[in-house]
Amino acid sequence: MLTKEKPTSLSVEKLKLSIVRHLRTTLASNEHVASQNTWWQATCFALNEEIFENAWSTFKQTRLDHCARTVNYLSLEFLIGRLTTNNLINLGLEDKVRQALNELGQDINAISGEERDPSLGNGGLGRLAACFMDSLVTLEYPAVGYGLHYQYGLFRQGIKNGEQVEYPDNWRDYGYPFEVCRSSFALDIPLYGHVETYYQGDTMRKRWVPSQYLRGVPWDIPVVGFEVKNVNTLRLWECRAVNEFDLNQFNQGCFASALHEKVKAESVTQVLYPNDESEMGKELRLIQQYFLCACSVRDIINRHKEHFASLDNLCDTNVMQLNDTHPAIAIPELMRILLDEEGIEWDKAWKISQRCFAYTNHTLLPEALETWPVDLIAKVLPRHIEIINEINYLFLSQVVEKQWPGDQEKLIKLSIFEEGYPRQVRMANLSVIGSYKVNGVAKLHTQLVKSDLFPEFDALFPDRLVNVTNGVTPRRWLRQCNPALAQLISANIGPQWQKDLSLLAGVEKYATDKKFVQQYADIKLANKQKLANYIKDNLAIDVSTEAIFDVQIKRLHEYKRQHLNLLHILTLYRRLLADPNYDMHSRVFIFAAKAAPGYRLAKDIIYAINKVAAVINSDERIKGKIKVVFLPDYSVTLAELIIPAADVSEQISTAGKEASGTGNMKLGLNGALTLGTLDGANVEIAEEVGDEHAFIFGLTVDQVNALKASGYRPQDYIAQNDELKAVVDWLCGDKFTPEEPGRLSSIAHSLVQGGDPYLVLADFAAYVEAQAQLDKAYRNRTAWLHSTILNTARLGKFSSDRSIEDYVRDIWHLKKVSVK
Ligand code: Z15
Repeated sequence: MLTKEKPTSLSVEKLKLSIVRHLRTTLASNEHVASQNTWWQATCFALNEEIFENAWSTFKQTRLDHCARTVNYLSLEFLIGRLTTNNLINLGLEDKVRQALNELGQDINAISGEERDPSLGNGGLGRLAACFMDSLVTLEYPAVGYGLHYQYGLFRQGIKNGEQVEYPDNWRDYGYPFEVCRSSFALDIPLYGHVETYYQGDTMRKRWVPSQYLRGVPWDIPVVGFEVKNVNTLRLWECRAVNEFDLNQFNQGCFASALHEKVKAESVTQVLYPNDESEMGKELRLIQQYFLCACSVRDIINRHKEHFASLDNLCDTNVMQLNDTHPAIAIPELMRILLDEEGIEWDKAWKISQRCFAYTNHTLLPEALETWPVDLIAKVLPRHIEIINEINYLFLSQVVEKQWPGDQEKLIKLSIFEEGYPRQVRMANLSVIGSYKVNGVAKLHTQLVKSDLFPEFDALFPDRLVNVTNGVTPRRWLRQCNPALAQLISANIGPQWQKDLSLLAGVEKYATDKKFVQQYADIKLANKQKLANYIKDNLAIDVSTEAIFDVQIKRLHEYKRQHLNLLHILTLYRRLLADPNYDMHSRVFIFAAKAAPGYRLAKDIIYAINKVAAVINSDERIKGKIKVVFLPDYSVTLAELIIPAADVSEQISTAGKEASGTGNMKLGLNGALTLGTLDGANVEIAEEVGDEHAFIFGLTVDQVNALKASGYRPQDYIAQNDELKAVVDWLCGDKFTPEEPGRLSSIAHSLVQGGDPYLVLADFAAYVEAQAQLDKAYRNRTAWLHSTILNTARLGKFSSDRSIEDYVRDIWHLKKVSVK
């Protein structure tokens, strides 16, 4: 019912033969001795036989279609998650492979469980890139994802005595069966050195004389389309030394330093920087960014030049989408190639370059807006700083000065350079100036980009800033993570929703159908039971599926306000202690979050959640009314377990701070009701489901601005609210940390003396009230189930397929290339 059989020659018999053949000839094992991991690898290799054929067909068909325009998605992060089940579903082979493995005495679930998460991203931005790759290929658009082949992905998180500890994530340890090293496409990338001026006839030309090279080796991961033959490529660059070994030094007995260059080069793609939304300005990070851009731009140009002699028409065959400013150095890199290597004059080169780039802004947070010291760029990329200078000079003199003659303030604000000590390059300004389109990621966010972040750019280039609201792939985030619900939906409205999520609207009429409602409720219950078992097995905490599963899963950041959630938990706990008969439905508060290793307060909040959890979970006086669960090591795989089990989706960022959010969409689709502020895509979610089927609370963006302008004083809120005062005081004492009095006071300190930059205290009362409403609403089981089903039925807009069609129509202008 769920899967349309695709024309594939693979039968159960053929799959069995292929798997066993790989066990024997690829993996040097056999069906009698193979470990589960070996079985998994053999299964992947069997799938690859189909996948790689289709990848070639897709590539060839794109060339045959007159080099149909390809989008190149440049991103420092691709948080793809496990691929085994995803590929099985998209190939339409899930049932056949289950049966094949079954007949070989193996269990498909256990075998897919052997895969390590490729965690090549931090959070929303990296996961969005992965959803977009899934949608692009499923919609049959030519696309290449370009990223880095990190040896270590995002750190694995452990919790020791309540505290986060970080462990390395060696995700590919002994190899990863879905990737293939394409050594024939390796490239050498220049670095450091100086710039020379020379004359060619009468014309003065520049050339970069680098003092070092790095080798970029591509690893390709196929991206399999759902129920189409198309397979696109995710190309991840690994950095290696050009000369791995200094023979001179070796012969002189300096064995260790003979390897120095190799070690240094390999450090470039050794590890993903674990900071989400905070910039760190390290030289190695700049080199990572340049390395990705230089390899990718060169690769794109090489592809183009197989069919065209010049780069004049590069924008007809390619568009490069910058996923945030992280790959913005691609702009001066393409300019360098056009000017210095192709010998194209500036104006023409700029026209070509500008038509090739588009930029997605993902944040307004000042600490996430990248700047690089001019001196650092000048040292690492001496030619690029010259080009950036020239771009800036021409922009200020020809564009800004024309529009606002003599307006010094405008020049200061719009310059790519931020004057100061040290002088800095503003990557966002470079990106806006160097791109033909710039987009925000939700309606509200785009409005704020226009009104607050780039108002002058919007005035200068009125058609440049556009909105594309984010989305999530329904294949992974409904079909794969919640197969029972997917099955139920398909049984009632047919399976087409998987490729056109707006069809979920057809579920609406079942929201009052007794049988359907009961089935929907049974599925939610089963999903909750599965999560409850996981919690019991991993944390030895008993939770009841009778309770409301209240979920906040996302990176730990002050603006996301996990501590607001915590203050509410403390409030309920106090009420229960004061009155054992306090009337509330039992609740399990579930958190999962990683904190950037250097973000002290974020780590303190994790510690606080764990300490509060330990006290509350073991307090028999409250009879299990509240349970607090912090699930360690949040990942795509863990999200796939938690999301289908959620009743409540906590989306409680300070209004104006969360650009979009995408967990909000995944949770809503799976039937959790949103408890959220009017921020990011929450606004559009509430618009779609209707205010009666969500719990919206708190200050709006305008109210936040007004409050800040009038001089926000957090102490006033404490003075006016005894409950708030009491729970903040709790954090200052030893209630939850008897061995370490005051250990949680940094949180209280940030809220009071620290000025409460994210208005936690200002929103506290409204949040507690919304929580009370929610508690009441849950107890009307019929009404709650009704709302839950309407959430599934009304969130079809938030498919990444829709986002991609928006990009194609408004920015990329791609044509589909169908593979027959
Ligand atoms: C990141 O995950 C996001 C923005 C950033 O600037 C960085 Cl560096 C990382 C997130 C936004 O916080 C989130 O609201 C949005 O949904 C996501 O990007 C995808 O657009």
